[in-house]
Amino acid sequence: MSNDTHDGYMYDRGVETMSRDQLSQVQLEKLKANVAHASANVSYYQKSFAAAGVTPEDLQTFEDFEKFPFTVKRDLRDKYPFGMFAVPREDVVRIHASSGTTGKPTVVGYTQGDLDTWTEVMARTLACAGVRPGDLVHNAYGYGLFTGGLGAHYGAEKLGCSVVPVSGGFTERQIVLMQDFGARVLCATPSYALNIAEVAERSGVDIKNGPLEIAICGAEPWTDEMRSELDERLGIRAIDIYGLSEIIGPGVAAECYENRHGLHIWEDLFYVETIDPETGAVLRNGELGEMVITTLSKWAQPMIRYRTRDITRIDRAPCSCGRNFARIMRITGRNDDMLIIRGVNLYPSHVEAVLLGRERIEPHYQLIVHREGTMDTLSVDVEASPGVVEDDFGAIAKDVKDALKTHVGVTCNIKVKRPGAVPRSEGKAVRVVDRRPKD
Ligand code: DLL
Repeated sequence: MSNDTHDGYMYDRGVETMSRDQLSQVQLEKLKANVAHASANVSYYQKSFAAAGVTPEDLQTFEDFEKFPFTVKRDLRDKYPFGMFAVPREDVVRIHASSGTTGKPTVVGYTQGDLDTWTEVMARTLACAGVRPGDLVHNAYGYGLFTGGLGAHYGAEKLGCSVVPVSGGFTERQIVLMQDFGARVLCATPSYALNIAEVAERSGVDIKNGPLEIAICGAEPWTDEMRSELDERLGIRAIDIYGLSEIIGPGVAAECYENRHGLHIWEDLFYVETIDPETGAVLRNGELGEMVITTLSKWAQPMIRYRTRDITRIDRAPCSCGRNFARIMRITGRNDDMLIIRGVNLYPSHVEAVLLGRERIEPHYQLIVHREGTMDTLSVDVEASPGVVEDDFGAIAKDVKDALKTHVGVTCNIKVKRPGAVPRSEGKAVRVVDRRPKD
């Protein structure tokens, strides 16, 4: 698909084209109100501000804000379930939670006003990504405690779309519904969108030449190589959207349909910084670092300087789409997913970029981390393409091993598996299997 049919539509043109000066003014005003609200109503913030020696009155400029303490996921877990709420529980009309891999889930609450904000910003997100009123939206994000399903659902309805709330799984049936209903838009994690493409090909359904034109993909790291794969196999434009439960859910940032180069972060609602993850120092010049987000309009559960653990850089140059919002560049990965293999820092996305598009293997993979003595070692499971004979697996393994050594600088063991043997995703893909002993 080309982008030459793009119509320049914006859901909220007045806000989306605000000048930088206007935006800064709005941000500072909301920042002060939000910090005051958090401090007045959440004991956690009273304590953490006091420990850092700051009060809401100290906040007069953006520089002042850098003296305020960070909030981390553990703080939310420690206050499980409702200790971070800034309003009585009775005023919270919706609760979501993200499971995480260890310990208690992270709980997030919304007032009715918060839900209205989320719905609006999600409508804006979808429109930015190319969705239009009247479109049929096939929503394969999971419905439930995960924010993806309901977030996309309300936003698409608000935009004026017909929404099919299908959630994840039963992939054959999804494909029938997409074709029969004439979905123009698929909302899914990139790994599930790939699963859909594969199942359609296997069932002989020609999605590529069907009504589908856009996939709204997010909730997990993915690469440009994965995007090309999806564009090609589904005959679409795949667009990256970003968000996290602690901040609101999906709808924090989105690529514009026209440029697909960095995700516009909705700065009238979210204040974004990047920091050096080791020292906590604020990075000002677009360097790669950990993204820190402060909510500007979330009433039930304001988040002050929340460390997302997502690694990216911020580009503040205006975009030719007409929006002045800063762009976060494609997320490299989460801090917690970073592996250190023989001294080399490595994210699964680095491996993905090398594997995708290689001959004789499919775009499905998993990284297995082991420990040998004091050293972490990495095995990569890759999957042979249909029709490749087992006699060739040794040569494929060598080819992948050499490519990873050359492009990522890491020596890994490669295990070539039979077609279909690497687990498929129905939501967030499991990219790393950690077999290190738990200490
Ligand atoms: O994944 C919200 C969401 C739903 C976003 C649907 C986009 C689409 P959580 O389950 O709380 O919320 O997970 C948030 O997922 O901190 C990132 O590590 C990762 N993530 C989300 N979007 C992207 C993306 C939802 N576009 C965590 N690229 C975040 C890379 C992403 N990682």
